Amino acid sequence: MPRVYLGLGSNLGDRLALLREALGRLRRLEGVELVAASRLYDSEPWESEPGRTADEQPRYLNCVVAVETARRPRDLLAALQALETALGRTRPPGTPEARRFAPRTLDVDILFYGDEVVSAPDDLQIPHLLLAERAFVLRPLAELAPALEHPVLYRTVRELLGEVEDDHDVRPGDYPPRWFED
Ligand code: PH2
Ligand code: MG
Ligand code: MG
Repeated sequence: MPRVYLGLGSNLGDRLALLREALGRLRRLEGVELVAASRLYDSEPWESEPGRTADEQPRYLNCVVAVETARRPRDLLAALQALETALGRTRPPGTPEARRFAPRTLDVDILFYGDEVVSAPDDLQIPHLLLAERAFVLRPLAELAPALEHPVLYRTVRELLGEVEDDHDVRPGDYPPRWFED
């Protein structure tokens, strides 16, 4: 079964409770086995143009989880979107750009799906198009899979983290390492 890495983020509501609930629900998803979860990182909102709306929205709590799944990417994506909605995610009207950076109770992104490359215009993109630019993704990912090689960039996660130019503040939160277990 392919190993899949998911990036989770929350910046609205009780972020810790939402991420814990998300992990609980991921575990119970049909055809999905939770393999590992990173620590939680408290991170400054990442913007495509630095500083653009950084002060307008709250900080995120982010983590990365590894799962194994028999579900194909599109089917998995649909299940993850249903999970986002179940945990209170609303999708505001507006431009794609405004929507992409709107605050959210829960965001679950597929970062890697094995070494598969999926490219559907304006839709599903695997690996996630921005992962190599985001410290809030690379830092937790490097905990779980430093030697994982990006199937398009041919760089390992460790290398990507060493090279990333992202000076947004990303700090390990003060939570127990096994924050996701009761
Ligand atoms: N997600 C975004 C946009 N910006 N910034 C941080 N720190 N963490 C996120 O998860 C995040 C973001 C869009 O999904
Ligand atoms: Mg996202
Ligand atoms: Mg998303």
